[in-house]
Amino acid sequence: MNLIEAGVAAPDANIAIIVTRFNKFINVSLLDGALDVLKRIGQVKSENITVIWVPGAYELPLITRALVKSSKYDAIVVIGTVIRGHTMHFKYVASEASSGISSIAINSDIPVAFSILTTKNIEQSIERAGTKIGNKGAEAALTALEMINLLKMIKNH
Ligand code: INI
Repeated sequence: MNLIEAGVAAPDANIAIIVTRFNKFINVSLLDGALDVLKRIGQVKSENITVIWVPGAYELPLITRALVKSSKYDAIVVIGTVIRGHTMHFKYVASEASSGISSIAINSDIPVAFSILTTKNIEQSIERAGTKIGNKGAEAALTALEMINLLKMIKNH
């Protein structure tokens, strides 16, 4: 039996994190969780982590695609928060962001880890940004690390 199962240390990896300014007060906690995992668990060097701020979740697919095309990174972590409002606007933003990013992700040779919260209210977002229900930014960073190593193992198998 051949078993392919990757670890999460990637000391030579170059990683980009895209993060939105919309709902920044939540996103800084997601970013903090992602950076903590990359540095402390992944052993990724600080100089090999690039953080890119964008206006809102709607802008994430375009920048994700630009970073994939640049061929400079081994993985991309995408961070944002869409909170339900009183109009339908949030729904379009959330669905365009997630479908745009997933279509880039499947056509990409590098992992694109998804940490866009889509919640009913601010409380649910706070719960997922380092409190009751963990930190979705940290989880996405961990996934990115594992996926980098998994792709490498598959290539060398
Ligand atoms: N952007 C977000 O990141 N989260 C939201 O909850 C949100 N809502 O609900 O409006 C949001 N809107 C802005 C959008 O992402 C674009 O930046 C804007 O439409 C300009 O293209």
